[in-house]
Amino acid sequence: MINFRARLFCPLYFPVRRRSVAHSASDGWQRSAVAHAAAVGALVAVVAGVAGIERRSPAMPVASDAEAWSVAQVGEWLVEIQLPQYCAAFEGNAIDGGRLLTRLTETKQLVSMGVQGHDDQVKLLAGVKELRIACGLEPRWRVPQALTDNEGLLTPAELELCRSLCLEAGQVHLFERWPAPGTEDEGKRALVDQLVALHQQYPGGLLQYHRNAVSLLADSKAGVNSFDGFIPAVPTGVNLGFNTEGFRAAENTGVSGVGDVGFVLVAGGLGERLGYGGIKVQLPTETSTGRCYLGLFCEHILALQSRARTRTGDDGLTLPLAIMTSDDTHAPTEALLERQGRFGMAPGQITLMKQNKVAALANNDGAFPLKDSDPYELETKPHGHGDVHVLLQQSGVLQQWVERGKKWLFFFQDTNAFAFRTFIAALGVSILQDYDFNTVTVPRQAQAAVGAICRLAKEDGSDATTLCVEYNQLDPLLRATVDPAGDTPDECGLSPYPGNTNQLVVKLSSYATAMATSGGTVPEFINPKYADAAVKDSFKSPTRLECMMQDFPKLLPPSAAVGFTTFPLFFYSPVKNNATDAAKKVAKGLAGACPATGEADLYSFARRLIGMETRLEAPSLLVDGTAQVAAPCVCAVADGGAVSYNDVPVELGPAVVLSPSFGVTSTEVAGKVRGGTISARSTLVLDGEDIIVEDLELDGALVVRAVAGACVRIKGLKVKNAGWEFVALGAEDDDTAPEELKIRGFKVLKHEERALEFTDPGTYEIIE
Ligand code: UGB
Repeated sequence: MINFRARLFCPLYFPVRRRSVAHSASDGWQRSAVAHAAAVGALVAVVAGVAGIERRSPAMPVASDAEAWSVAQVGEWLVEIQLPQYCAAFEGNAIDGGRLLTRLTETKQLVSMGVQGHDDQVKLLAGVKELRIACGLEPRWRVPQALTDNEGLLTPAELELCRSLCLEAGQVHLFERWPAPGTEDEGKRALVDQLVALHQQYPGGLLQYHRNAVSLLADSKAGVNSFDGFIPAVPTGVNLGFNTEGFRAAENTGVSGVGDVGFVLVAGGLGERLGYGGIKVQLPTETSTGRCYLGLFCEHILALQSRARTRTGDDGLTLPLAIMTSDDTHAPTEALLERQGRFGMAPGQITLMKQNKVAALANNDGAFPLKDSDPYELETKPHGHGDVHVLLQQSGVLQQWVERGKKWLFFFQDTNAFAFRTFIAALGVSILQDYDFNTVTVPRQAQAAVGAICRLAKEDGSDATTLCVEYNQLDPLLRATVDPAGDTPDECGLSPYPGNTNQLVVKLSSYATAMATSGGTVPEFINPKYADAAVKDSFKSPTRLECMMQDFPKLLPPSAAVGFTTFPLFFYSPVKNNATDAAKKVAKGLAGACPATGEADLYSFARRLIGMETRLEAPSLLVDGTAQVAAPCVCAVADGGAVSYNDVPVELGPAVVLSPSFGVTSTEVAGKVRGGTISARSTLVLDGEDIIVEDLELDGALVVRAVAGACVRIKGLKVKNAGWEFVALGAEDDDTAPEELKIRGFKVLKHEERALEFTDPGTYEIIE
């Protein structure tokens, strides 16, 4: 297990534990306090030694020894805080450490020493205060009177926690506005209960959480490279092109292993970038059928299960799904499953595991913000998708799956509708390559909010490992090592490092062994969204310490086989951003990753699967050496062209929707739609395991649904009707359109369709 600079304390000039003073105990956490703190902070940053000081001569005095400093050392300190002009005066007055910390704590004392300038006085006083704190002569913060007045409401242990949160972590603002006992006591109690719960849930308690946070925030602000000492290189992995022999071989191998898989969906995230009020898994993947993400995932698992049962002859074979939720998503996810009859999954087939939340962090000092809506409730956030490992262990799911003889785990995220379109081939590669840990990757655009898979090793080549370097860590790492330009595109216009989709195929035996030794705790990191990326002194919204599931290789032995499987970019279209941010990204040539692009990409992928996107690559679909579909539908999308919704340009038509049961592999789908033409305005929905469509001429909407056991053959069908139309939302929709549509900017008007429903098993032929 290799230790990266995840949660370390770096001894700066004044080798004390790093704490900032910007957050003065007496001012509480309001706007005015923030402005004042910022001014002092700037000065103190100079005084407390900015990151660069580390590179000074090792002879420089240590803050915690300041009491013992000589006059000369005080002089060195003055130089360091850029007040050399007072060295002579200090020397003349024989100001050593002892005198500095006891006699120069007030303005008038400085004036008598000739320090007339206000800024210099403030800088010196703040500097002396920092040294007194470093020497333990005074607490950084104080306990507010309001807490002391209300101590009768708390148990001794609770009081101790609240006091230490003030004195050691500067959370004075949580208590200082408390009214006298007897008023709002219920609220005070609720806040203390919440603090105690958070304290108990985090290893080392809330003070450790604050210490870790302040240290990582300082690193992030300073752009510290969290992979210090490691050199990144482009890793080697398996590259699968669509429609290639390699792809089909991987899929065929994967199919053989499907029965041994346990599926793990992480769905505890709030989706702040998306700005959607509901849970992301209930979002429709597309508006033609309205199938939501969780429904899609469950249908894929059931389709895989039915194939595995057929292949193994074991009708009891069940593919389990564990879903990680959080306080924000747990109840709505439960309700969605209830409402939808678990999307056909058997009772007990799905396990929900709820992750704990951690305190949000409002600024670089690690202040815990209170909710705007409630002064007695802390803002909290899920601790990152990395919690899934600890939860699989603590919930007993891991042990259960080991006992049921499962061999593989597949981890995936909540809004990538393509997760199961790469899964089988990736599993095949894991089996063929005997990977312990295999990440599904796609070509990565530089600066995209997608982690990068890197081969990291020490200068001498030791400690080599393949890891995901997260998108906010890559630039500092590259700048500090191999490329001063940082995260920039290569001659092909892409990042040289494969992009992490966070779909992970993991060998269960290796996973269980590593879990037994590590408990599954992956190192933490922090990813603040800065209001101003240049100065990094305030956040767009509060952040939190988090951990990432893709960091699991850090818990594996160096001998573990860690690899990745790269798919073409069209195998990946997450939905993460609101339309405004998406439009900006598209304007910069980056993927929009918003609901509209997610829907358009799903239709485009389905067209590709049935051999319709030939205009792009023009390879005809070869299955077992014979051309399946020879560019029959070029005319289909000739003039589809992009339309902008919420300023995001997308190409929606023709809208082709394939249910998971229609085909779980590209090989299975290939050849199910042969010949024919489909106009750009058309919609084709194919929902059922055994449907073959030949020479279809479609100009409008056609929906074919067939239950299991219904074998449907459609030949020479000519369908022309008003169809379904995608229409931009207008002012008239402002009050009526649901959020699911508003965030994509269009709705579908179902004017007319031809629907063929086969609700009983049997053989059906429709020949026109
Ligand atoms: N999630 C949780 O379940 N709990 C949490 O506390 C947080 C998240 P985000 P992120 O898809 O391209 C990841 O926020 O973390 C779930 C990879 O790290 O959507 O910024 C949440 O519900 C990155 O390398 O993404 O970035 C969702 O299902 C890249 O792969 C999932 O975790 C990026 O995703 C991801 O959460 C991506």
